[in-house]
Order: sequence, then C-alpha cells, then structure tokens
Amino acid sequence: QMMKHAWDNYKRYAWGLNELKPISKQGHSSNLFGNIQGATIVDALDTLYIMEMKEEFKEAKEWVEKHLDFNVNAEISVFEVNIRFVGGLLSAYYLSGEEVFRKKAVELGEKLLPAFNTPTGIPWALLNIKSGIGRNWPWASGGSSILAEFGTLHLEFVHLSHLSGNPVFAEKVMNIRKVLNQLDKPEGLYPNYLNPSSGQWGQHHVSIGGLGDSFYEYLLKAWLMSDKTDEEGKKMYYDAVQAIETHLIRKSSGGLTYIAEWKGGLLEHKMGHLTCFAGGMFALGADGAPNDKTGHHIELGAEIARTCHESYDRTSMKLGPEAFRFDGGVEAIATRQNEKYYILRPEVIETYMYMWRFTHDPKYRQWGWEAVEALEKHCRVDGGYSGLRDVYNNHESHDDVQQSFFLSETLKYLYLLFSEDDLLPFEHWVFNTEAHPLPVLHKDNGNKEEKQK
Ligand code: DMJ
Repeated sequence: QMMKHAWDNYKRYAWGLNELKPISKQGHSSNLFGNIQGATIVDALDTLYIMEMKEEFKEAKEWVEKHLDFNVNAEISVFEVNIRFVGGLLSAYYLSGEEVFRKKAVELGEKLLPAFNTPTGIPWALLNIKSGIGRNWPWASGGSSILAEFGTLHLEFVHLSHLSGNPVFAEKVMNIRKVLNQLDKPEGLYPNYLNPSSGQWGQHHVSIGGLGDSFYEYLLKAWLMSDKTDEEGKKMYYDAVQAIETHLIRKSSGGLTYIAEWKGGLLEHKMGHLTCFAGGMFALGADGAPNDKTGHHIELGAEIARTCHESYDRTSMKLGPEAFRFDGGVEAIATRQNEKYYILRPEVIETYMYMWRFTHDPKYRQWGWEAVEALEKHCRVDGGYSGLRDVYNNHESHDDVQQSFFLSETLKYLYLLFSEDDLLPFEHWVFNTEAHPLPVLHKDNGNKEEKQK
C-alpha cells in the first residue's frame, strides 16, 4: 500500500520527471542527474517487480522503452547515475529478463567511461555525458575524487562486462583497486579524498558514513558477488574493518556502540544516519570473518542496530536525524539544527533487514514496524511521502521531496524485512548500494543465475 501511494502520486504529478514534490504536487529535479529524466521510474522498477505490481511494472517498462534517453547534454554525478540508473536497469534485467533493460544499462555504462580519463584512472565525480568532459566537486579537498563515489562502481561495472562481453568496464574498476593498493594508508584507514591527477590522498578525513560508506560495502559485496573468488576484495574489506574497529568504533558511557569520524587523527564523536548501514554490512560479512570472529561481527551489527534504533527512539517523531552525537552530555541525539532532518533514508531499516535475516530476533521486525508507523503518521501526505525538517519537533515541517531511494530502498527493505528469507536469498543475490539486487556470478553455472529469478 505504501509503494502504491508513493508510485501513484509520482505518476499523477511528476511522471517522467526525476522525483516528486508531494506537497506542491509537481516534479522535483535534482542536479545529480543533469537532464537525464525518470530517476524514480528506473529506481523503482525492481521494487515494483518484487512486490508483484505488474501493471505498474509494465507502464514503467514502456516509459523506459520510449523515453529513457541518454543522448542529452548533461553534467551528471557518475556515482548517482551508476547506483540508481545503471543499478536499477541491471536489476530490472536480471529479474524480468527483458532485453531493453540490458541494452540501456550497457548504453549508459559506455557513456560513463570517459569519466576514467584521468592520469591515474581514478574517475571524476562529475561528467558531461555529451562532451565526455569530467571534473570534481569544487568543494572536495584539493580537487579530489571521493572515496564513496569512485569506490561504488565495482558491482555494476563487473556486471556490465558480464552482460556486454566487453572487459573494459571491469578493467576500469580493477584499476581503482590497484591504485588504492599502492598507497600508504594512515593507520590502515582510507581517507575520503583522493586526487585523480597526482594519485595522492587529499585531507585525511575518514568516514564510514557520507563520503566513505559504500566503498567498504562494495569491497565485501564484490567478494560475495564473485562467489567468494575475489580474494583481493575480501582482504581489503576485513583489513579495513580491523582498522575501523581499532580507530573509529567506540562505546558511550551509556553503553551504546557507535562509529565516530576521524579528522587527521582526531575523533569527532558523531554518527550519520548514512553510517547506520554498517550494522547490516557487519552482519553480512560475519560468515567470512577471519580468526573465528563470526560471532563478533554479528554482535557488532546488533550493537549498531541498537544504537541506530535509539537515535530514532529518542526523537519526537520516532524517525532518526541525519546525524547524532555522543558528546556534550548527549547520546544518540542531534544537537545541531542542521542535522535534525530525515529525508526518507533507508539505512536503519536496511540494517534491521540484515539483522532479521541473520538472527530472526523478532525485535528487528518490531523496530521496522515502529518505523512504518512513524512514516505513515509523519511523512505520508496526500501527494505521496515527504521528508521532515526536524524530527524533534512535535509539528511536521515537510521538506516536500519524495526521494527516489524511498521507493528503491526504504520500501524494498521494509518489504523484505516482513518476507520469507527465500525472497532474494543472500546466497544468490547481493544488493547494490541503492538496494538493486544483482545476482552472484556463480563459478560453476555460467548464466544460470539469470534464469533463477
Ligand atoms: C542512496 O542513494 C544510497 O543508499 C547511497 O549509498 C547513500 N544515499 C542514499 C540513501 O540514503
């Protein structure tokens, strides 16, 4: 019902545009996609399919066939377009078997290739897909590319090579690994900034939230997606987790485990909503953890889930803030006005879903249901679902954006949390960072996974 409400209103007021403004009932355009259109449609395809919303999936597919156009003069975010559009199209293809999605994914992948034309092969953040000219965000330390952006292409690009027969995509992302492995890492940690021309780190800021997050996620998932043959990805992941535990993970005096941020050796005792995905990541990686640490990684996942649940529970609206702090006498609470917003993000529910699958502890479903009730009470409006400006206020102030990741991630993870484990089982599927399922490339059975659906 929630998906139907989000989708129907997008369709009614913003069809073919990127996102919906649910209060003003019109389209919302984000500069992340330049003038590529239809982000919500492409991001929602696989959710519609999984929820068996057949009519809606059919109309979405028809829109992709007729209107999804990459021959535009557009400066786009390589990361955002990759995770939402390439990821969305790949999943739609693997789930439905419809050729149009494969074709469009490969066509878009080819458009992204000029981003890698830098002295090191570390891609630019921004790319004009008509001219092929790239650049970095003007705010990024000394002209750097961002770890979570260039480190979150691997899964999709391996699949693009698999589906196109063209090795170039996989070569580009393997080269990123090579550059990273040649660099010294401060205390074994990966800074968020890397200059694509010099091949040197920018500022030594480290985060498992914004600017860093999905890089770590993709190391683990690259190994899982390779049917556990990608030993390099495996080693990079478990080495990174070791350094994260030593230098970033702390326990508050009230007993809450959190992941701090690192600024040139100093800890900022702040955890972002984005960082909450790490609970699920630790649980997903637990099985392969070296030195008998499986139980420890599950426990770490459970502790992060509990902390993130507290960040929700300590607000008036029972939805978590963008960032919460463990200093100045507070624990798991946002103290700065500009960190009190909630934009329909999925990470906490994502972690509940993984923890549910691995432990079947009913509290994760309870916590997920609390989030459903809060979303219905505070975010649902006549025209769809909206983010909130301040989750500590008793009165809603809506931000008037229905983010496309609400349909691709938040609602999909909720659906999976209340489904049986054999819907998209983890032995056969990994989720990209936008929750688009990609099949494990099994060593012994070629393309069997494509038929597995
Ligand atoms: C999504 O686009 C992805 O989950 C990404 O990894 C982080 N930001 C949003 C959701 O919060």
